[in-house]
Amino acid sequence: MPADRSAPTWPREFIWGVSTSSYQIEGGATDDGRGPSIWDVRCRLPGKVANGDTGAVACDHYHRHREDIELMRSLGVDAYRFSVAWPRVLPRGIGAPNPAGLAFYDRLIDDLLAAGIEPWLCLYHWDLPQALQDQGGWTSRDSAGWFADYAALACRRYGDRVRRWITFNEFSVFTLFGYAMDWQAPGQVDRRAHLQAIHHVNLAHGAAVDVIRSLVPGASIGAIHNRQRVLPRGDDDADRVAATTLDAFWNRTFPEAQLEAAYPSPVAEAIEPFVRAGDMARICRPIDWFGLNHYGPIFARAEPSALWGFAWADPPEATERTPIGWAIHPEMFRDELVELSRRFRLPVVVTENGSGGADIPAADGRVDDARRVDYLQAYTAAMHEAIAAGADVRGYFIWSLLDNFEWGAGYANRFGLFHVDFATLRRTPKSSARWYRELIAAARA
Ligand code: GCO
Repeated sequence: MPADRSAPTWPREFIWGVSTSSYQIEGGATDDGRGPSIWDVRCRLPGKVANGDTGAVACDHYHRHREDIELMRSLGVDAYRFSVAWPRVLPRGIGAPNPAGLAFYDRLIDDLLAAGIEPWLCLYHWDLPQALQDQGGWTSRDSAGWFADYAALACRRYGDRVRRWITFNEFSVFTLFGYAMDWQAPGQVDRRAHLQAIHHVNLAHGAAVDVIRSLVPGASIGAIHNRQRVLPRGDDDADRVAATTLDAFWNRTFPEAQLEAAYPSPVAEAIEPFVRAGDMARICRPIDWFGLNHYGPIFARAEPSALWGFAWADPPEATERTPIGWAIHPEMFRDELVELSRRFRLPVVVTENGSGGADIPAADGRVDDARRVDYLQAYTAAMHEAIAAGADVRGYFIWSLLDNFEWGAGYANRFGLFHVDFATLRRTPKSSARWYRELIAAARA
């Protein structure tokens, strides 16, 4: 029977959700005893974040989480992926917990459950406590133990209500951008620091998986990897080598260490001095599903002066792009889902997909983000094709519920289904929010 493309049928148990992260939406950066994170510090450094923006207030979700749960409810989502701000619950990263910070996530989790929305809790979305950065951060081998202790605190506190646990969000992005490119915190560009951070983050992941497994009976544990095809910008060998190197750091280093107990070349050779006997077994711990963040292909060019000999490149002129210039390629998303599902033999959950734009409201206040709707339509159709081709995809989370603090781009790049007026903090549904609500309703019908 030919598939009806306008109203595809989805697996009955398929999970529809939205994603956010703590530093990007919470604000309340100094409220109720929260400690500073490496992002609070980076935002104060001149020139690191567009427009001098900071996450001090962000969407003020810390004080408005109930309103935001209502927005989720209006979409009809099954699930919400959020992250816990480590410095909110442990202001110094280790040592004494902060009761008020812990209580915030109690309220959030309880209110989500009361609304019929399943909490998917991510332990790390890049806001490392600054107090730990002052002790070396991820370059210190002690970081694996710090993270395991933090994971244990969260499990003991929330494990009675949260079944879905995620160790880290996008391992390769924050290590590459934070230690090889100065695009993100801590902006410590150094080969040795980058390699140490990679290996210690992997050890922290493995340790946290064991902690969650032992403290939360029945936990469903995942890790979130960004993966997208890396293409050489030019048609020469130098750019092809650059693309292969970026691909190793971007797509392979973390999943292969965690699921196959091996680093890919050329990372393997470089990281060797930091790997001790038994480490790969500590890193490669059984998990339950693969979290995939995917937007579109990325491009590399040779750059001999760069730390690893590659630099980021813009997509070629002819490439179809989102309003913020990211390449659009739904077929590559479909292929990624199919390949991933075969390669690691784990169920896949798409934990981020979405499109950035300026999203300027019209005179009547409406935000018609037609290009985001086109993007999401094309990408969900591609996901449907992947499932039809045998990919084991269990869920899909749009990035993001709200416009938010988009790291180095500040508040200029918007990804939300809901527009946020950062002067008044008013939320307004965009056309894409209506589109998603209809898609979810049709998928359930
Ligand atoms: C990411 C991020 C988000 C970004 C989003 C858009 O995981 O890269 O998790 O924090 O905001 O990807 O750039």
